[in-house]
Amino acid sequence: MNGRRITQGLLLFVVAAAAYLLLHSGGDKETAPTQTLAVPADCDLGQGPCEIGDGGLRLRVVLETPVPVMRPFRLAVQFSGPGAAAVESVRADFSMPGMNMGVNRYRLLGQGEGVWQAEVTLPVCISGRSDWRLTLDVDDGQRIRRLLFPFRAQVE
Ligand SMILES: [Cu+2]
Repeated sequence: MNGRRITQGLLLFVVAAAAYLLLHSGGDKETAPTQTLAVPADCDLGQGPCEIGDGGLRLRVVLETPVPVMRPFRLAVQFSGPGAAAVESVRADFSMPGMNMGVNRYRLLGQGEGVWQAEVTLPVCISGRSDWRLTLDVDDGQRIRRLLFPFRAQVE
């Protein structure tokens, strides 16, 4: 009777320990909360650079204009402000609303001085559309700032 109670207590402890480990391990980076930042309506990467800031971190996003298709071009992000040095990773995902354009994901590389960049090649759209959307995820280890930029690429 007593031995059984001890076994039950031990089992309870093991379950609790496993639950604790499950909650507190597994990489904090995976669970960094995503916060979508508002991008000004007049921001159009197809026309020129966009500048956005949320106090701690400012960024300036630049694409080649007009944005080419079927040819590599540079995506550059310049960070400034107190949070610039804390940026750990920057990812870009190009998509077309409501249409599968394949996987167009890029990991930007830090160039120093707060500059991150990637070489991007967009596929041509078989429907003749040019309305792309860039989703930019900026991870500083504490949270992921997500920014959505609708823009037009060059037609043809
Ligand atoms: Cu398309």
